Amino acid sequence: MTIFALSSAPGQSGVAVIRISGPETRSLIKMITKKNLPLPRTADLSKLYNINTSDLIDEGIVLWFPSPNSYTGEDMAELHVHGSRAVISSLQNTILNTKKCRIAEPGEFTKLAFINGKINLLKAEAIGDLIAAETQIQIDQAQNIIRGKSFSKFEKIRKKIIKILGTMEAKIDFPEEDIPNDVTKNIKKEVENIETEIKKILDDNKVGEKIRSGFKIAIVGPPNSGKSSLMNYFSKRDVSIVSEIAGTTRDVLETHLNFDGFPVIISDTAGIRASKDIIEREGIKLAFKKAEEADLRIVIIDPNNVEFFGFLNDLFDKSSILVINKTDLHDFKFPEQLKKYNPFSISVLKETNIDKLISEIKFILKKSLYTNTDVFITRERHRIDLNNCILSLQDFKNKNINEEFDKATEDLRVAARNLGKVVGKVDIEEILSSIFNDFCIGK
Ligand SMILES: Nc1nc2c(ncn2[C@@H]2O[C@H](COP(=O)(O)OP(=O)(O)OP(=O)(O)O)[C@@H](O)[C@H]2O)c(=O)[nH]1
Ligand SMILES: [Mg+2]
Repeated sequence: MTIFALSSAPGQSGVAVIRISGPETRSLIKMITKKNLPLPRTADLSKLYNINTSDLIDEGIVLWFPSPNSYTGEDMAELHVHGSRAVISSLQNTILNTKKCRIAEPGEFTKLAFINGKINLLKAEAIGDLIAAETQIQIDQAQNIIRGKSFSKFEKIRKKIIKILGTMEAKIDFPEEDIPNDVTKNIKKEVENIETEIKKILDDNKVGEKIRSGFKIAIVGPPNSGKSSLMNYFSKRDVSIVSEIAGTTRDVLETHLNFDGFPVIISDTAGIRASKDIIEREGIKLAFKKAEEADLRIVIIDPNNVEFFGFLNDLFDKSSILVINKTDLHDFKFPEQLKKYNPFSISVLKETNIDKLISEIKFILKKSLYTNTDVFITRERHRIDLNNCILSLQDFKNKNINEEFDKATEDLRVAARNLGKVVGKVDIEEILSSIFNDFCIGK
């Protein structure tokens, strides 16, 4: 099947790129250019025609990538044309009218690259992450995975398990004999080492996932303390409504920010108080939920609601920062009873001391997002497969190898299969669609 899609962003642009992949690419390009194929991988300025009317649609660059030297591994072409909506839609219509292809599904080009052995599953996922990257640290992480560091590590461990399986299966030739004690002891030791190695990878403070999806910061506190004002200050725009009426924010408002190179998702929440209003109560419930899920809580109060610190025991832990706002008020008095929480006294209105607060946030971000490991677990899927691998290794360890030989070898096979799932070596179909559906069309 031949597929095509607009691979650049939809809408008006200087240049738009349409990608075509599949066996009909060759004849399709000939039809719309009304000439022979250009030299492979050479930019060729060519006229592109409406195949039904012979009207000129545009003049653009045609790139021809014969199989197997293309992104998908199939015959591929790229058309670089002027990025107007009219040119794009006219060209797409004419490509469809050739009846040689259909529109690609989301992520289908990358899926083909994976199926045709051009890239492994980790790399395919990392390409998706690179496309979605908003900060340098996300680019670095995706590029690390694309370079294959995680793949090599997981493959090395998987091969170790397969090697142990090989040692054990040698017994099949001598079914009457037991595997000698020293050999079984060695095997168990090796399995234990593998288990430790995987556990070390899993003990990563979820850095990979935080970098990929963004570090979550929740702004929480009583009504009217300036949560929304602080949110707007961070976002440099009016994300939330600010008013002197207590209980203005009722829902959770989220914004993605590039915080000095770190990807951050900030949530502004409803002010926490005892309320009879059911909508407000729902909002407060959500506020608590956001606070719980957050990697960092900014608890903000003002001099009028110092008594709120009764709630602090629930909201406050080492990943929380206490902020006392409105220091500009003429009768402001620092609440001494809160000193033990090391609060930041600020005024959002006068922009006083916010730089210190921002420095503290950056410090916390840096501490929690930097890691020495070069193996990144960027998805829950990897974590689940690695945990399942450990469980199978543990099942294996708990067995007497000679007495339960078949079950023990099966444990090792399942362990290897779980590692294989991470890199895409087995059970492909079941994971394929869930992964590539997250992509957008044309990738
Ligand atoms: N004087 C002074 N007023 C401030 C400051 N920050 C915010 N305010 C005012 O305090 C009021 C409440 O601000 P918001 O940002 O809406 O407070 P909130 O915590 O989001 O309130 P709710 O959404 O009702 O929970 C508004 O009138 C703001 O202009 C400050 O630093 N100083
Ligand atoms: Mg608010």
